[in-house]
Amino acid sequence: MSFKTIKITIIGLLFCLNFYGQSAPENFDNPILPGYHPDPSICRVGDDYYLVNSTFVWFPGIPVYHSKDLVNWELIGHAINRPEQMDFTGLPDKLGVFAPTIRFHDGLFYIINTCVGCGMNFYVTATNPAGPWSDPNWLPEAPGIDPSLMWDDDGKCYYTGMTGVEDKQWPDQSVIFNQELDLNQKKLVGERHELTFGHANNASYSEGPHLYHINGKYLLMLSEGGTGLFHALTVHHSDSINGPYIADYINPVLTHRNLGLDYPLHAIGHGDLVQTQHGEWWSVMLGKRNIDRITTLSRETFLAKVEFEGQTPIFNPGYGKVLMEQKRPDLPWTPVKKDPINDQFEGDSLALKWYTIRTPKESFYTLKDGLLKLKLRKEVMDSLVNSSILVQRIEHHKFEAATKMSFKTSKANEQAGITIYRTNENHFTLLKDKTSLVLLKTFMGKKTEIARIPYKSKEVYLKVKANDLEVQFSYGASMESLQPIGEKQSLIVIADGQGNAMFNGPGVGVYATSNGKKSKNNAVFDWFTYEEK
Ligand code: 6LW
Repeated sequence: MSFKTIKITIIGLLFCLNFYGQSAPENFDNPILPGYHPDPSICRVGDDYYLVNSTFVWFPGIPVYHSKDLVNWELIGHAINRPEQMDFTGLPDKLGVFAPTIRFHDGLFYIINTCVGCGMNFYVTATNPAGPWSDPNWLPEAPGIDPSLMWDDDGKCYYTGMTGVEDKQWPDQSVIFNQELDLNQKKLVGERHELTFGHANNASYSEGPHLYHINGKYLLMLSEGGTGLFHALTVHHSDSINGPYIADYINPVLTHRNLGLDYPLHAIGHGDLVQTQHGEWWSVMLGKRNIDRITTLSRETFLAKVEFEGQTPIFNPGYGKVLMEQKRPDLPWTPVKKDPINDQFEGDSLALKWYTIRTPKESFYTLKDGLLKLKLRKEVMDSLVNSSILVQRIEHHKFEAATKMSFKTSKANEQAGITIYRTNENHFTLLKDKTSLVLLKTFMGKKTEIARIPYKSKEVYLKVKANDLEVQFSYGASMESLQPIGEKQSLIVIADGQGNAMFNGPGVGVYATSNGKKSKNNAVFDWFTYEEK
């Protein structure tokens, strides 16, 4: 073998070691999906894992992630990505698509979900989890929210969900039920069985149920306490799929509600179990990181080890809580293609990480020659209709986002710029108008002009720098000459529980509007950067 061949072989081996072997870490860090990733559901097909989250009125809706190791996830598509599938127009930010469940059966992927305020329970199917997904199969006879699917050994498909209780025996009482789903008739059939009100004799908001058939027993896992401080996972067992279900003595099998208000991670709940191809059990669930009891990144997706002791799932044995770092699953370390820090808007479609708010009824942007051209339309982000806004998730407490914009107008009603958006009533915008740059804070619907600086050039660089609970906006004629506009602002504006900021999460991006008047103008964005700091 020549020296050259030996050299090439060694280099090749070193590369493979580095990419596939040597750099594989011992541990992983939580959250596995940071930022706005509530209500996770997971399934495995062979050696591949798929995970979905709720997205409420963000469009496209219901992201589908793929992983080979439960730690590195790649966004591969969305279940709701055609306007004709679902209309979020007129809905507040806390409604729209709630908790989804993803399952695979007989060569077909299913996502079952509830569009609250927009048709309620439905399911979509796909042969390729990246899509295209079918149009919704609506289930008008299905009550409540949080549907899940399970196929029993006899091939029957069961729909499990939660719904309210007529004559409540205690506040916020709800019931978990199941019923057969006839996939040929595309409707629920047969008897509806009430499975449990929850383990506690005053269990509130029993929801997010999933049924599993493990070692011949039926395991029902659900959340109790509501998706906040009192959130908890409980398990219930039965020999028959329709019950009776007996609550496990260990309940709640997972909660952070007993760790106190100052614990930096709470609201742990809404979980889904998955068994790896090597037999390990893991669970995904939602949680809320907080800084000084303030959550700005909304509900994120976490991963925890599960070990069964008999029929009881023990979460992170010896700890009984979600860990921010732990030994990673025994799966091949498979890093995924990361989004570039700088989105140069190349190509003829936006990266999957970009969302608008509510269903678009017309196209309002174009991508050409590496430029994003955003149409100025009458609609404003303060309304409950789709406006010319494009955002990506804020996934870090410390991040910087920036853009280069070209925009000029002679009309006082025309504006364009950068935004941090939580809801139509809670957002920041740094906008260029006819004569100036203006920093606006809208908090619980009250709009305040924080600062206004005369600015005439067509081109402007706009930047957001977030540091835990504070954010500083800046602008300039170049990235090297940026200067602050206004004082540092509090990110309480995008935090959970502030006004109508409930189930959804925050995004950062671009926005343009002609504030109720017709316009033929556009704002052009050369690039957009988002970087964890
Ligand atoms: C979801 C329910 C919940 O449907 O919050 O955390 C609701 N749990 O299960 C909206 O995310």
